[in-house]
Amino acid sequence: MELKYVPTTCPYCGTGCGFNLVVKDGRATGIEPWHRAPVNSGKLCQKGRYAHEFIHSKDRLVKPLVRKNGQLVEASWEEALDLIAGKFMTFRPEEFACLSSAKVSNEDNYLMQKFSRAVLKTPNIDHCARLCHSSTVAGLAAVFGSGAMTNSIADLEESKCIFIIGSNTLEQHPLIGRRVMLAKKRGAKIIYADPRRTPTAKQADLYLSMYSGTDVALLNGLMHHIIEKGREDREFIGKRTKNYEAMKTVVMQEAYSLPEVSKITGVPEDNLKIAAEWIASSKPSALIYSMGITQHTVGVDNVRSTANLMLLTGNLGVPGGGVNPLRGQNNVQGACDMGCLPDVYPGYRKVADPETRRKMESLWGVSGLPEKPGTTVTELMEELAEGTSPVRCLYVMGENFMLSDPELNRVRKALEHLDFLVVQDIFLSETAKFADVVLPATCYAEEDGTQTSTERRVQRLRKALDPPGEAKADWRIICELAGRLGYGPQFSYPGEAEIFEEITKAVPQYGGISYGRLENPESLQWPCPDRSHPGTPILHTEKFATPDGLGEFSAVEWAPPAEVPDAQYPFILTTGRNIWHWHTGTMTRRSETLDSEVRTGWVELHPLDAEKLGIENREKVRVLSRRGEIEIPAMVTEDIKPGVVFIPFHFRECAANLLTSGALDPVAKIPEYKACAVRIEKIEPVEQKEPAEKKEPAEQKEGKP
Ligand SMILES: Nc1nc2c(c(=O)[nH]1)N[C@H]1C(S)=C(S)[C@@H](COP(=O)(O)OP(=O)(O)OC[C@H]3O[C@@H](n4cnc5c(=O)[nH]c(N)nc54)[C@H](O)[C@@H]3O)O[C@H]1N2
Ligand SMILES: Nc1nc2c(c(=O)[nH]1)N[C@H]1C(S)=C(S)[C@@H](COP(=O)(O)OP(=O)(O)OC[C@H]3O[C@@H](n4cnc5c(=O)[nH]c(N)nc54)[C@H](O)[C@@H]3O)O[C@H]1N2
Ligand code: SF4
Ligand SMILES: [Mo]
Repeated sequence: MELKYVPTTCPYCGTGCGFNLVVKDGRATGIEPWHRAPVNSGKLCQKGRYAHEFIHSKDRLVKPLVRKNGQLVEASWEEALDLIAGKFMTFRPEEFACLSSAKVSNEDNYLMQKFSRAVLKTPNIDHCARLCHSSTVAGLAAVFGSGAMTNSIADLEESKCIFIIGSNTLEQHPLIGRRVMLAKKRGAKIIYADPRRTPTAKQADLYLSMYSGTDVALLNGLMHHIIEKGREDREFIGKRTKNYEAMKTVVMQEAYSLPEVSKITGVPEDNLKIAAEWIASSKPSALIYSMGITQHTVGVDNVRSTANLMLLTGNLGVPGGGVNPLRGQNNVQGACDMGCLPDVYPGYRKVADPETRRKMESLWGVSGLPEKPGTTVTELMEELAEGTSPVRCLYVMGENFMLSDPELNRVRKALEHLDFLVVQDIFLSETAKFADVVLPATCYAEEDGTQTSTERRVQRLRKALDPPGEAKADWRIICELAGRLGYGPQFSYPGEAEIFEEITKAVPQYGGISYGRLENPESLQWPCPDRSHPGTPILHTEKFATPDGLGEFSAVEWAPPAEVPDAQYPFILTTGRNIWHWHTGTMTRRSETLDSEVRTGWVELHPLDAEKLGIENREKVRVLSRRGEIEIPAMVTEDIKPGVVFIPFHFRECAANLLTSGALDPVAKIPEYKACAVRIEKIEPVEQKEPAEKKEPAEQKEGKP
């Protein structure tokens, strides 16, 4: 039988590894290395290795579903799309909100925001970047004029010192972790700051075991020591930055002396001293961060603080240096670039700017684009739950917020205030179960397109398979809806390449990229403004993207999380991920190999805490917060700081987000997934159980709320 090898890009994380999908008789049978792939040179992590396994799952969505008498039943495309179009015509612009998806291509995302703005005339478009790196987009844009990763993945190998804070790189970006290990082999020192002794911590030369939510204190402490010892890079500060004195005044306060910082963070003073000295004396040093930094009510402050440290030590615009936020989803960088954010058009141009609006109206051949920024998804959920949002109709493409948003009991309440919910997915997700209409989409292997990795690398997705049943490409569904709503001409594209053509006109950073140019050398890193431009591996080499070209220090004070432990809820809960699973598990829990490694969730706690509570390893316990409770097996481990507990959020049967808090960063509106207060209780055998009041079970039920 003939085997086909189709080179494409991994659908999981933002590292952007390339691989060959092996196709036999119209079915994906395996993944083979693609040695020329620039990021991973043929190597893959477990998820990439088995990224073919979920594609042919028996429960892929293959026909539209429409709710009739409370039940979702199969319907024809005609019926489903006519129903949606008819309903959409009954709402006003402010009554709509749309969620785009960091799992789908640039072409799909570009059309989703165009549909929201040009057809529904609503500014309410957002996606999971809000839950992820919105603090980065806001924080780094203020400091450097751009929110993207400053350097490249391969470039990390040039580093002499890599400071990783709040990123479990080896598990969550394994092929970036590999570069870190290669740098280490070449003599780089690796410093790691995290409340958990993760697999990444175990590879570090220095581990800073910190309390969740103390990052600004830690970073200010390091800077305090560097300045005190006169180790700052005065030349760089003088030539390329501003606002240094204001930052210095804050970090030189007694509160950020090492003994004080040691008390706040729980990190021994000597370790703080070594870290500061390594960072200051190794040129170049690189900083890597991810969710441990961004997912806080002080997320933007945390991000600015990481930038302060790298500006102070003159590590920007140079190979092997930089501030490197690792973007999470395969195409979250692209979804942001495409303008799937409520305040910016494609290319980060402000919605509120009349000139930009005119340009978009002329490019799209429409009038009356919204004039004000829309609402963020986190505020939307809050306002819906409180009954204060005007939104009545929600169109969701490729997001599963019924498991990934914070405070799930509140999200459920929010859905009660909607009149019409459309969910477009590849599986009947927890969110799709609540929909009025479910639309079956194709997955990464069934359509052409591009996606953009964390290092701003634009790469091809290639069609290898026919869609299952009647599933359709996300962009085709959007075009068909637009056609029914009177926007046929504006949404008529022969194929993905023509959508990309339009993208290059809307997004200046992509101006010089084309499908043709993505064949050889296969990828380009933006900014790539014209057809002869080679792309940009390192940002800010000569000047920053700010109006005056200078990098701006920020004066940042440490503040504790919104909710801190007390007598009733004595533990700090932090949440995150595991190498085998992907977010809400829709793909990895349908992958036999991955699922057989890790079947369900757990709560990590330190042996000292377990002993106090009389809890054994693997014993099922109850974890409670002010917002909900779950039952979950305990994992007693020395690898977590006493007083801190950790739960991965992949598992619906013990959903971490029933516990998490919806408290938001005031600027980025990102939730504080990384710190809230919880209590852990032993589950007594039934006969001895006290008649305590019992709340709703953790498991979510199917059907309308
Ligand atoms: N296998 C797998 N890989 C993934 C994903 C996945 O679901 N599964 N998701 C992808 C996505 S979208 C993203 S955004 C990335 C996320 O990638 P990461 O940010 O690396 O992953 P997390 O597990 O969310 O959190 C990282 C670390 O932050 C630590 N942490 C918790 N609280 C704090 C704190 O207050 N300060 C500091 N300094 N550290 C803290 C946690 O202990 C954890 O080890 O991963 C991507 N890669
Ligand atoms: N407690 C806690 N919660 C968190 C986090 C945390 O650290 N802790 N992290 C947050 C972060 S960083 C993120 S990024 C979010 C992620 O939150 P989500 O984006 O909601 O999570 P996913 O499970 O990735 O959901 C993607 C959905 O897209 C579907 N899908 C996949 N491919 C396609 C396709 O080609 N087309 C369509 N239409 N659908 C497709 C999948 O089946 C799935 O339902 O979670 C956030 N939630
Ligand atoms: S590191 Fe990320 S992109 Fe690479 S194979 Fe693993 S999941 Fe896929
Ligand atoms: Mo993310």
